[in-house]
Amino acid sequence: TWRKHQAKPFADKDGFQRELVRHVETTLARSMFNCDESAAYSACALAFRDRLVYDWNRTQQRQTLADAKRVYYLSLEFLMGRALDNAMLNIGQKDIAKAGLAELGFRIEDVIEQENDAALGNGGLGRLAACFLDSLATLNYPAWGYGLRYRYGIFKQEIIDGYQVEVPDYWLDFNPWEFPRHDVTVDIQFYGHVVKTTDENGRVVHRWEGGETVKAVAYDVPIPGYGTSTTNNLRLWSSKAASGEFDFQKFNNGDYESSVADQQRAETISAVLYPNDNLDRGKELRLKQQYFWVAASLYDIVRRFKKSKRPWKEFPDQVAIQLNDTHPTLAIVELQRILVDIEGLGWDEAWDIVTRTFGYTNHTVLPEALEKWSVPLVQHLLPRHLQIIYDINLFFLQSVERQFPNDRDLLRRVSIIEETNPKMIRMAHLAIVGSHKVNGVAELHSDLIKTTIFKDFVDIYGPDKFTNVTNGITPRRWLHQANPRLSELIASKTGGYGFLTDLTQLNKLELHVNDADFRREWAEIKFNNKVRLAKYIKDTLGIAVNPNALFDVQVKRIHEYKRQQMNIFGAIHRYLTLKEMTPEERAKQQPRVSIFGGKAAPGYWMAKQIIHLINAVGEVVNNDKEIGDLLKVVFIPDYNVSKAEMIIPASDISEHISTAGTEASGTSNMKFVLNGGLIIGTCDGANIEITREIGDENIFLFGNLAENVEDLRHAHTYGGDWTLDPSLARVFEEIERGTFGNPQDFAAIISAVRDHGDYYLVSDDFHSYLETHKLVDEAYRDKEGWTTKSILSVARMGFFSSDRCINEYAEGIWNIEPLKGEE
Ligand code: 26W
Repeated sequence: TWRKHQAKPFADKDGFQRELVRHVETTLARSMFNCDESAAYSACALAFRDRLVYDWNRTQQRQTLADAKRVYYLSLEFLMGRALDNAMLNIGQKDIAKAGLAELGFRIEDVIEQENDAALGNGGLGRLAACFLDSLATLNYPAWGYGLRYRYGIFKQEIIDGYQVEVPDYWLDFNPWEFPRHDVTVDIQFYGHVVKTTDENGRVVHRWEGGETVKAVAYDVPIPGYGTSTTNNLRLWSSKAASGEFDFQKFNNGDYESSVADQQRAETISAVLYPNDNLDRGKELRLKQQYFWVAASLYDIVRRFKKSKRPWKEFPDQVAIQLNDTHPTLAIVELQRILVDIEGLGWDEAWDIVTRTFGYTNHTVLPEALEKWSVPLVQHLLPRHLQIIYDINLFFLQSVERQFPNDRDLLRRVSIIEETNPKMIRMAHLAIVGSHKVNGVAELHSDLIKTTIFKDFVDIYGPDKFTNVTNGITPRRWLHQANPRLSELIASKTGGYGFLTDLTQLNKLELHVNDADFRREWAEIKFNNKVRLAKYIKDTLGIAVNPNALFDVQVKRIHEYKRQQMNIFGAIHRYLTLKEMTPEERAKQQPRVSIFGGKAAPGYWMAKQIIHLINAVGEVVNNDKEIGDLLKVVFIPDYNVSKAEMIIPASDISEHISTAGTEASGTSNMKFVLNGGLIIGTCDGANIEITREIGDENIFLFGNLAENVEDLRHAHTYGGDWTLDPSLARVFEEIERGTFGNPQDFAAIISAVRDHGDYYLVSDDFHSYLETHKLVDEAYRDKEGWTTKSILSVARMGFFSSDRCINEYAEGIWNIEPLKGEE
């Protein structure tokens, strides 16, 4: 009988309004007379949340009953962005909400913008995890995400006097998308010591005793699929003092301060996301975060498995665990500990289960990003885990020794323990040894890890353990949500919205490439998106940019390897060139807006200098009357997922210009092209596969190849025929002349290139970078030719859907099948 009371989709706009008003008046206890945009957002979110919860419960029930194999995606970062727009579109009732809100006097866009971004990530890796959750649900795979519920996400960036200033991101004051599960908790142990004894059968057993305990509390977030009732779960752990509140013993003894301090120390574990992207700093609190999250998640997974009463050897038939980079690698050790120390399995039997369960994805080859933890630190925090790591290493090295006798140097190179002082645990080596598959995230990257950092492991395990899964993006958020008019136009030409769940259907657009009306609409949509961005820039920064100018965008974390410094040097070069021209010559030039955005890690001094240089150049160029609309340089503060949804659809060309071999994949490159923007880029990461798919006539590639990087670096360091590029030398002179303010401020950026080996090869690539930008200007002047490139590129982007990517993981690594409900 209760079924008749279950929530149904809104019948119509009135049905939606009824629910919205009910939430305003009851849940929020407000009157409709003082319902502002913020209250409208809250009530609208709650109304849609009600629809999700119903599907969510049914999905979990279905998955439990079917007892199907699940994948658990372990990621320290989930860069989700906003949830409301996504929920409305995935449920397919945004139009109803729009009409309902309009009648109540609200613009749906303004309501959507009330929501804080869930910014629990740094950049590419975190956003990839979010796209994967969307695809897993859309494709009906039984899947959970596991992460940390940070009280503070990635900091907000303000620009003051041209410099980055970090502001805390307290995002949780109203978050209708999470459900606290105060009944789902796990006690997590730290520190203490190991007691070795024998059991009644004379078997050696290890007991981990003493130390301190912190409580993990589950917070669940529903993840709706697009056009399906499947709604998966993202479980985020929050830390709390184990006693629940502060220690009453201490409290009663009058030791108030220390009882409160214990509580705060516990809560510190999930307090803040580490803001480093591609840099390992080996901080103890970070290791605590990793173990806390991994131990809680594994306890949860094992508890679920044990309910099925299956024998342990079937664990890998029920459970696949994917490690998003090495951050959750301790999960390998923790599962071995559970099986051996707690469940009493033999080492070999346990290890076989462990290795069949895990897969490891590598996201970077930068040496400074490869995680290492010091042995003394792990010894102190996780004494039993250290013993297990040593045993894993011992058995691994013994087998290598049998396979390759008398190769001491090989053993040294592949060992999980690096014999430095202090000794260090190489987490990537542990992840490889404990997994059955290791994958890179684009073809070039997967080849590079096989021939460089993991070469020895390919010799040991054979090539089949190492594979490629090229990254992808969800077309729901990155096309349908971010660019609704383009999505609608595509639907009108391809026979509906089928392309959103089968992106290869975009190829039908090729048939219409010569259709004049279609081409006009295509160009008009891009122009309108540029107008919207221009308005945002004017409103927030006071800079007037001409939407007819070529919008040239580079938005991503600031890092020397991504070479924003080369981009701004290029802009300076353009400025100097324009200044030298006669007014007549100038009038013939293609106007440009150089748009930058991105955060620097708070401790990354050079990245912060680069942000300052960009702003200093903008200050001069944007106020130069002689230059006018011919060049503007804009730095958009606080780049995040929501800003990306506005900026990406407004780009004519975007820059993906990393030193060849350094950017594992890149994913924004895919987002830009999917929105009809062209790319200027190096032969790096997924740029190479994008080129293969869309054709090399539709992309502007330049620069040295990965295979030459080593030799070029060598020439910088040991002399050889290297000279500073003359155009770059001229740019440096101008900076040093003081044109952009105190040259001292920029001395380090210059000397990194000129005096300290130019590790990222800015000078080597600068000439071809400038030449290629000339080609971009020329191509853009041919408006029709440009539109053709834009349409054909979008038509050929089907491969880069995260749906394709997730299907590859499901088949090649996880061995899981979709499980659909009756819709
Ligand atoms: C230990 C500190 C740390 C933190 C984050 C090291 C490394 C990371 C990430 C792995 C960095 C990252 O986000 N990598 C990016 O992953 C994307 C998704 O696969 C790729 O598209 C990007 O090329 C890669 O830089």
